[in-house]
Amino acid sequence: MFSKILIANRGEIALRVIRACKELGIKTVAVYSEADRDSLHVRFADEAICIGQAASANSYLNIPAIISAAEITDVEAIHPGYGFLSENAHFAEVCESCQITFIGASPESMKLLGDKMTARETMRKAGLPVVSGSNNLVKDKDEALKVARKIRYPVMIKASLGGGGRGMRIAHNDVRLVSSFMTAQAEAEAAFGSQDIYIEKYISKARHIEFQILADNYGHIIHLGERDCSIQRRHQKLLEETPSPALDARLRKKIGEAAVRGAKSINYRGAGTMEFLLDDEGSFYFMELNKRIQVEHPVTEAVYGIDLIKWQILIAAGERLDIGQDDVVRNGASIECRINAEDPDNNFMPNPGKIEVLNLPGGPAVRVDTHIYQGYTISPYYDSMLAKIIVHGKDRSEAIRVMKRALDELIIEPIKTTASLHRKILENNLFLEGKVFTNFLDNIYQAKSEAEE
Ligand code: MV4
Repeated sequence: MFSKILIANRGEIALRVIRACKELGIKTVAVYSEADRDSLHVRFADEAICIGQAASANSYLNIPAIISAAEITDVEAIHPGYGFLSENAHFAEVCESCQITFIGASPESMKLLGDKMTARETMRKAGLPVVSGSNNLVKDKDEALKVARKIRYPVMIKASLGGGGRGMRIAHNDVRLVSSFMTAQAEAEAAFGSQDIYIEKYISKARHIEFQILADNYGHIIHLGERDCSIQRRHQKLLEETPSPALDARLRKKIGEAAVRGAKSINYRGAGTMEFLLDDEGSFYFMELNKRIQVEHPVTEAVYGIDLIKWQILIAAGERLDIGQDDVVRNGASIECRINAEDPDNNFMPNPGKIEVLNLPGGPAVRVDTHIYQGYTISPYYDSMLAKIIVHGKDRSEAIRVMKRALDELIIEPIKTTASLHRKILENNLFLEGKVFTNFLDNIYQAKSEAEE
C-alpha cells in the first residue's frame, strides 16, 4: 500500500480524496494555486505546496510543477481527481517514468479512448451497439452527404476529439449538413487541433445512462449499475440519480454486461464510466468511456455501499478487487443535485463572490461534498460548482422528499445558485413521473440547446 499520495486537484474532489486517504491511513499532499491558499484541501492535507498562479494552465495543469511537488514530498502516487490532468495520457506517462503511480487508467487506454471515433469503433468491434454512422472519419462534405443519405436525416456531426458535447452539430437536410460540416471542422481544428469529424444518426428522444465500472490489474471487472444523467444544460449535468427510472432489472443486466464486455476488450483498469444513449424504445448505444472518477460518483456509493475512491487507490496499489458481480446489491435510490454559483434566472451567469452566510443541509440520508465554508470567497478562475448534495431513500420518491427537505435547509448568501432550479425540477410532473429526456431543461427554459441552435 501507498504511504503518501499527492492530490493533483482542488475543490470538493481534492477533499474527497483526502478523506479516503485518511481512512486508509495514507498521508496526503495538497497542491494549490495562489487563488486557493485559503481552501480546505490545503488545510486538511498533511502537507501543501503552492504550484503556481490562479490560471489553471499555470497551476493545476502545470505538469512540471506538479511532478516537482511530488518529488520534493516523496509521494508514491498521484490522484488526479476529475477534469484537469485526469485523462491526460502524457501526464500518466510522465508519472510512470518518474516511478510515481498514476491513480487512474493506463496511458494506453487513455490514448486509445481519447479519440471518440476510435472508442466507438473499438466498442463496436467488441460487440457493443453503437448508433449507425460513418464507422470512419468523414474527410469532406461529399463523403458527409453520402453518409447522411445512407443513414438518413437527422444526423449528428461530431468532432472526434470533442467530449462532453463539445464540437457537436445536428443537421436535418443536405444544405444544413454541408454548412454544419464546414463549421464543425473549423471549430474542431480551433478547439482540439484536429479536424477529425464523424457522423451518426441523431437520436432525438434520448436519455443519458452511464454505467460505473471497476477493474483491477488482474482482469477482474464489475459494474456498479447505472446513473441517469439526462438532466443537463449545455452538456453540464445538473441532477443525477440511480437507479434510472427508465431501466428494469432485465435492461440493467443487459447494458451492464455490455459495459463490462467493452471494458474487458481493452483490458481497462481502475474506475471508469461507460456512457450510453437510451432511446424511447429501450435500445441503447455506446457513446463514450470516461477514464476517471466522475463528479456524480456519490450516488453510486450511496446505493451500493462501496467507496469508489478507496477502490481506485487500492487497485492502483495492486490490490485485488474482492467484490464479485453477485456481491453488488443495490439498496434504495439516490439523487445528487449540483449546486453551482450560477444564476438560473439570468442565463446561468457565473456568480462568484464572498459567502457571508452559509448553512449546509444535514440529518439522516444527506451527504454534502463541498469545499466551501462561511467567509470563503468563490474564485472566478475555476468551475462554478460549490457543492453536491447527495441523498438516499428507500425508493425514488423518498429520495425526492429527502432532497427537497435538504434544499430547504441550504443557505448560501448572497450567492445566486442553481438550488432554486433544483427546487423547480423536484416539483416538475415529468420529472416526478421519471420521464426526462436530454431536452428536459431546454423545455423548462424554452430555449434551444447549443447543438440545436
Ligand atoms: C448524441 C445525441 C443524439 N444522437 N449522439 C452529448 C454528449 C455526448 N456524450 C453525446 N451527446 C449526444 N450524442 C447521437 N447520435 C445526443 C447527445 C446529446 C445529449 C446527450 C446526453 C445528454 C444531453 C444531451 C444534449 C444534447 C445532445
